[in-house]
Amino acid sequence: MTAPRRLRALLESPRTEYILEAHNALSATIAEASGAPGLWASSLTLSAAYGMRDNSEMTMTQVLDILESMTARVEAPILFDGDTGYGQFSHFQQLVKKLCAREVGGVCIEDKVFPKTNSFLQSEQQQLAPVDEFCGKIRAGKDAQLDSDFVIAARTEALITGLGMSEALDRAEQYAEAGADAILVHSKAHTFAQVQEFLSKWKRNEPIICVPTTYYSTPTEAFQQAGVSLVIWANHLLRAAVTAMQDVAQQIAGSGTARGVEDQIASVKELFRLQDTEGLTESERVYGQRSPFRAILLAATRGSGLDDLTRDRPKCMIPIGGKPAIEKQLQHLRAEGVRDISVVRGYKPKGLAIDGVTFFDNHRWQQTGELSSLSEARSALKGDVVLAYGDILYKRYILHELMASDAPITLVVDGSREFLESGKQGDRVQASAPPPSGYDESEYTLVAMGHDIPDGVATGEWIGLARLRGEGSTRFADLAAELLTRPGGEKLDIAAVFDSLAREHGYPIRVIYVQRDWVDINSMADVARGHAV
Ligand code: SPV
Ligand code: MG
Repeated sequence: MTAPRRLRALLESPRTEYILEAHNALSATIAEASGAPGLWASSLTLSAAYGMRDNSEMTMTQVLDILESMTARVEAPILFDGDTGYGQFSHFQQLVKKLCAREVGGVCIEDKVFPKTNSFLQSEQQQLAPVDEFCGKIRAGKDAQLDSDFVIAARTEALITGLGMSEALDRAEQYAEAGADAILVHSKAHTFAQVQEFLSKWKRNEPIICVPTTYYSTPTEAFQQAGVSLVIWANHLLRAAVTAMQDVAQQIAGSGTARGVEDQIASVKELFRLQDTEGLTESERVYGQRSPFRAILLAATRGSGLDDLTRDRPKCMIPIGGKPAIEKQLQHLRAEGVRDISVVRGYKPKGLAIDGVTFFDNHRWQQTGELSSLSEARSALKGDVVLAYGDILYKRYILHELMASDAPITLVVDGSREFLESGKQGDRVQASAPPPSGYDESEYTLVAMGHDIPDGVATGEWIGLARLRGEGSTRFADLAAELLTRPGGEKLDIAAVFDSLAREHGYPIRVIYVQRDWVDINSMADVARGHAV
């Protein structure tokens, strides 16, 4: 729903609704979070917060800038206190267009003359605009609005300046006749009686708005009974802030330290929350500089069954479609913003001729396992890191889905039953549930992992692609280092770390299922299938 529509809904509600003052994006965010269904952008508090007087001193551009920053942060509709409309009818038309463009819900203009003075200052001496002129302004505004729901409220200051009830009613009636969507009747009386009398004599349907700054103790039921549509709490957040700021400033000045005020003030973390710092972290993942993304590719072993093709080069350099197999994975990684790529070599290190990566070497590749190879690249095993075998080929979307995961550790698992049929000794996975048969957004977690998971229990096979993030990579790196020191640790596979994290430590590891669309190169048949991937 648009902001003008939402504001209109508040005015049309059978209950008395309220809107709360906000003078910048921060106070708007706070007001909205409190549950306020709408906001009042008050000329008094906007100007006070800006270090100016409420005497039409702020320019249209200045207030529009502030309003823009507010609508950018909140959904709650804003009723803007437009004073006298920033000039004559034509200036008001400009204002209305600009407010519509900034998704402000509506504007309220008052029947004073420029430069206006706040209603509570020398109110008796204030001059009201001629009725005809003000009605012309209302009509001009209605003709200019770009959104048919945009609200133009007309405010009469007849009661404020002491012109009396019949003048107030007469003016209100003519403003409504000119097209005003609502009437704001302002009063500086200390009880609700004056506005109540106005309401008892108001026979039209246009909703009535009041600003009980001076008659603040009026119970809500009284507003409801009298038929007030909208109550404006017009300055309360800025007044609250002023008291809190003065208090803390005085305490610091008096004691020379901030020690005593710490418990009274919002934490720095709270400021970050109000600024939506978390939203930035999320956007950075999608749009931001991705240099912190790393990848470690394990390419140390020769493998078996491909003797001819690997005579002079490691498996990942076998040409697929005219290019070394590993190039395809490098392309995918770079397309996902992974710039810092490490490759652990072992067999035929010189045969691994690729550019733009950092090499690490496991000279004992024949006697040791994957964990030993990985430990050579431990300096790269931190932050946000993709862990993969160098000899796998997969379709690009698989990596894209992995990069979209926000879990600390995520594994890509093939949920097809192919690994059972082929009888190959892959890294079998038991996840919290088998893969879905159709489209499903359920999340799956790792239960156990290893070559020995029985056919009936395994739900898939790890394709040799994982992502570790933040705390996930720290936990993984720490456990990998520890497992390596155990007897036989040198020969362990990566899968042993995931298995131990899930089974022994109960650490949540997310499983993303795919169906085929990948290959690890172990045979001539795999090389042939690699062309298709
Ligand atoms: C404002 O909040 O700026 C108003 C209401 O216009 S009052 O201050 O009471 O005039
Ligand atoms: Mg005002």
